[in-house]
Amino acid sequence: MEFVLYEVKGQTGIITISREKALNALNSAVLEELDKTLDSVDLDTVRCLILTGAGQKSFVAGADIGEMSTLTKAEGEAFGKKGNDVFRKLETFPIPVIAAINGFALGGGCEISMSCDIRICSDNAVFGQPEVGLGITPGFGGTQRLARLVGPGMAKQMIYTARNIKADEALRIGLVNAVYPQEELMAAAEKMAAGIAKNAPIAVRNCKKAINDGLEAGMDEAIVIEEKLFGDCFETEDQKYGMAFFLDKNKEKVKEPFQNK
Ligand code: DAK
Repeated sequence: MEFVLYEVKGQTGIITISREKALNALNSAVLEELDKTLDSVDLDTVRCLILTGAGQKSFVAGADIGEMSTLTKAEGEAFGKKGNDVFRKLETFPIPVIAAINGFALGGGCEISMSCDIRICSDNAVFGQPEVGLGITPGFGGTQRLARLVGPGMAKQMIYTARNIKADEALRIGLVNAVYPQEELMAAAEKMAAGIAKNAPIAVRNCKKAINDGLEAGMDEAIVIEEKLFGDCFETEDQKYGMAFFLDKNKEKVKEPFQNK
């Protein structure tokens, strides 16, 4: 791959968008490589993903403006579909995805981070949806996911004004969960990923599905979604082991890793 690096550390897969000379902007090639990378993740061994950008300056500075500038209506729709399909694949990916936002997260960069389950950022991170200043609307889900994450009032303010916000404000409005010094960001992301990876994998996946699917449903339907995914856990060996371990009175026993079964 030319623009996307993939590395596995323990049970964590690290995806790095690596197009540093354009601040990791998303062109068609990056989107295609991201799609292929996600398809290649070994879900038997990898339990959490981290998505980040190469370098110290930018996570993703948006969709590639150079590529977009000459698109026809049909090509614009095709580009949008390519992006939306990858973003949706990330959002519904069976295992959790942590966005480690190491700098600019503008336009499509902010949007791709919002397709991840959890966002943490470096202290130099900058977020924004600058699209209306370019004569377009956010097109990779920004109008939808930002409003769901930070509420419609703040999302509308950010989108209509196209004003960028810094890491501390992103934290205050709930766009990110935590801010770290740049040099500590990846270690924090890896630590969080390892913390997720040690839990029962099928239960974690079912939690992701329950939260995502439930958010798209009314409460009556959402509760049924939760019940079903809760019930499914009782067919797993990990549930049997996890509960038996808790009930075992032998305090000397060491907990075994969950088996993903
Ligand atoms: N696209 C292409 N190249 C980019 C880029 C981008 N988004 N952002 C930066 N670059 C390139 C710059 O052109 C420059 O290239 P060279 O001139 O060196 O060849 C290089 O990266 C370094 O950038 P700067 O020289 O500008 O660096 P600065 O530190 O001065 O400024 C900056 C950093 C992030 C403030 C600035 O580069 C900037 O404002 N970049 C653009 C940010 C932006 O507006 N992003 C949003 C793009 S719009 C849709 C689907 C998707 C979308 C919309 C609709 N449909 C389906 C409907 C998504 C839209 C967007 O994401």
